[in-house]
Amino acid sequence: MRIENNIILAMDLTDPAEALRVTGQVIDYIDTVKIGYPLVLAAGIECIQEFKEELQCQVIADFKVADIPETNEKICNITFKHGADAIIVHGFTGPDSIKACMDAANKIGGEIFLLTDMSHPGSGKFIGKVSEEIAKIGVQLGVENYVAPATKIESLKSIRRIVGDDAFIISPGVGFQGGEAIETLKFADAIIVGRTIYLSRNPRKTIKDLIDIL
Ligand code: FNU
Repeated sequence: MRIENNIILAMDLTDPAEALRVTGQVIDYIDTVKIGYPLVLAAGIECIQEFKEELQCQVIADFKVADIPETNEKICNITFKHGADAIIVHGFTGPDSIKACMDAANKIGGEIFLLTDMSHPGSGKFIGKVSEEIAKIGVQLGVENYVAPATKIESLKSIRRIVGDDAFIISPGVGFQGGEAIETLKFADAIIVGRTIYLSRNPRKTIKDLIDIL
């Protein structure tokens, strides 16, 4: 996936009109928006298509798909049918569940991002302990895109080492969660930034300043 300026906006505002308005303020600088449960549960899954049509952007659906293969397939099919370009999928469920998502994506021409480790402090308790194994399963299955945390550079680094330089890694946790953009982009292909942009007084200036720094 090609991502303009290596920045993905995480749009987690839950007022649909406000979410579109704020994204519209920064869309000159980016072409990829991550939409997850906060907005989709508030606005309906149709908001994916609305964002794509109104803002001409790519949409990554952050649904952290984590079910049995048959259910994962259904979730992916519906998500892609509603216009998502990619979907984020948990890896801890194991290879069959991941594979079901890959097959659904391949059928429709979408992409999956495999979530290897998470950015919040509590992630060290469970998923952080198996993140390398999740990345290895991804490699075995031929997954090309990964999610790894900006708040845990050592984890991000080891996941990059496992998945290789040709894999595409996107990284959440920059800004509000403490991750640092420049350091993260040494190992990731794009950063995911939410509150730092959409809660700022001037989202357009904030994203422009961030791009200038990068
Ligand atoms: P911001 N996100 C995350 N950590 O933060 N998908 C993860 O490990 C992960 C995510 C999402 O903190 C989070 O749900 F797998 O406001 C939110 O949408 O910059 C975004 O990344 C971070 O938002």
